[in-house]
Amino acid sequence: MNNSGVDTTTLCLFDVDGTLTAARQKATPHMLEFLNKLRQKVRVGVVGGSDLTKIKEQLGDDVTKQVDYVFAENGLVAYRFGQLHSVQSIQAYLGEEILQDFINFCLDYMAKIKLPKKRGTFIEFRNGMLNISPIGRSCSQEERIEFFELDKTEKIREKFVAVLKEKFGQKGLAFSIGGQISFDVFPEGWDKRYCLGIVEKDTYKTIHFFGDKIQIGGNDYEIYTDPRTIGHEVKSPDDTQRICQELFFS
Ligand code: M1P
Repeated sequence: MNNSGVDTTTLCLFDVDGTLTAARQKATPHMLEFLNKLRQKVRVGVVGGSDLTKIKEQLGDDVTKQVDYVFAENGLVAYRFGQLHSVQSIQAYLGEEILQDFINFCLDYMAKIKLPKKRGTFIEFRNGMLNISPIGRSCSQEERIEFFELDKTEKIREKFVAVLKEKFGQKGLAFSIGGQISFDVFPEGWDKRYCLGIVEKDTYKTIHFFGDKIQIGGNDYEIYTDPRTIGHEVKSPDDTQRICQELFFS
């Protein structure tokens, strides 16, 4: 416990989409209030697959001040106690040669897929990862849901990832399907467990992780099953609050 009664030996880490918010939507005022209340009990961090811009859209511009850690892009862009801690670079890690081979292959593959709708921004180049979207990230909310539903039966992303694993898996790349219209690509080991290395120096006795995509291939799987965390599967943001209420407020 510190002077203000916060248990500084316990950290709660939350995934964003599906755990704190509906997919790519803003957090409700009730959820923001809940996180604030929880932060008076334990240390709180968020770890999302999305980049910082999207996490800010969802959790607020001041999110880096509202929680103790913000790990964007799985922690490849990390804020600790309100300060920028570190940023990883995928191009520095992979080199231009592999990167371009990979991008060219994806563009070629996507050019051959016929979908009900195609929009723009098929590859989003982030700091520590690439985000690949067959429909294109600039689709509308309605088009997003349409793709998501189609993908459930046609397995467009799963098939794409299987081909990429075959072709680029041995180059040390990993893939995860975390959202509705895209998948993330990053060097092996740069999944959400990456953030655990950053909090290591803060010597927590207990680290809880809350996430919804905890099945193999989902972007919460590795951190959820990591022995350094106590994993909690959640079904929705309401479920997240319910579990935390039982753990920390009863
Ligand atoms: O946080 C989960 C995922 O959210 C977005 O996915 P999509 O736009 O496909 O719903 C992306 O930002 C993705 O990188 C992230 O993993």
